[in-house]
Amino acid sequence: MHELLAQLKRTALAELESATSPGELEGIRVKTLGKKGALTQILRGLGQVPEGERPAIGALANELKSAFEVVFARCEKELKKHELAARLDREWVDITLPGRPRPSGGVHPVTRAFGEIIAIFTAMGFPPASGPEVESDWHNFEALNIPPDHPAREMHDTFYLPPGPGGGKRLLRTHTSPVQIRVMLERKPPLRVIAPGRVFRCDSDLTHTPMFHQVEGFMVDEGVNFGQLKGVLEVFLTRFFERSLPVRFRPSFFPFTEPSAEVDMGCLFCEGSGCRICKRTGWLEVLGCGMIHPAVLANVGIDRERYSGFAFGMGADRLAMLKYGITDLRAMFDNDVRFLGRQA
Ligand code: 2NL
Repeated sequence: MHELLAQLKRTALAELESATSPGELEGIRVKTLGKKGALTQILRGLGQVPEGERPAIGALANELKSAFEVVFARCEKELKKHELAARLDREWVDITLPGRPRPSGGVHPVTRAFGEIIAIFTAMGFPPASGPEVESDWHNFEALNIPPDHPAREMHDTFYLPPGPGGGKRLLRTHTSPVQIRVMLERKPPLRVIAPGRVFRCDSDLTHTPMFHQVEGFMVDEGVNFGQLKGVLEVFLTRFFERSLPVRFRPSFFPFTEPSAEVDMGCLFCEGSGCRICKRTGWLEVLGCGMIHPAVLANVGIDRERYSGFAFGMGADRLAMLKYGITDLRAMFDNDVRFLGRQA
């Protein structure tokens, strides 16, 4: 048994010396001194040893343990030191390198355009109004002189929703006109507001997204005329694009205005000589407008004999793209933070 203990001591200490990690050291400790370890195995035979020799063997076992612990502690300290040095080497950082700037965001072009459009019209006496995005068929269509069988409904590619609690037909508004209908129902002339907001049409391709942004506006009072409408829109366009621009009004048709017009401005990119953006026409179509149809005034209870009004509508996404020189509509809705960082 003396010999067995001496041999265990030799091999265990040698193993400790050649271990290469703290984990390996721990393995040797368990294997040697653990409950099921080599020392326990040897001492299990103590019953066979004459009683007189037992104290000497006990002393030898204790001596093995303390020698083991001393070597263990030294080796562990050494290995941990090496491990730390290796880690510091691996995770070394050059703190003299310049920092990487975090991607910087900014205000989305549509939000900027909204803000500028609202500021310009507010200064001209047209403050913003808002209303629900989920609308009734009446507010979105019927009040605007668009009956159920009207072909203009097809132009609007409407998203219809399940009926509401009252059973009425519900839809996502296809324009912000219903906001203005609500203003006309709730207030009395003279009236002047704009209605900026999201609108929805079931249409998606290179130049259309199912959600886009619109700003409509209107004015109702005694003696409102088309000349005033032209003046307001010309001033708006020069202020928004921050330069004087040629503007022209072309006859058009909307069910809710009569007469109706589409508004073109001289192309910002070629100044009229013809380019890809204006499809070689020298003009960009930017607005629709007209005198509010008397049937619309009657629908909201405004005396059509006493009052008249004008109204207009524009796509804010398109205006933002023209102003900030964005050529790809999809970039507007990709949510790439780098898009918000670009300064236009
Ligand atoms: C366009 C054309 C337009 C209107 C919108 C309107 C609203 C009421 C009554 C009458 Cl409550 N008209 N809005 C009028 C003419 C044109 O928008 O091109 N929008 C993007």
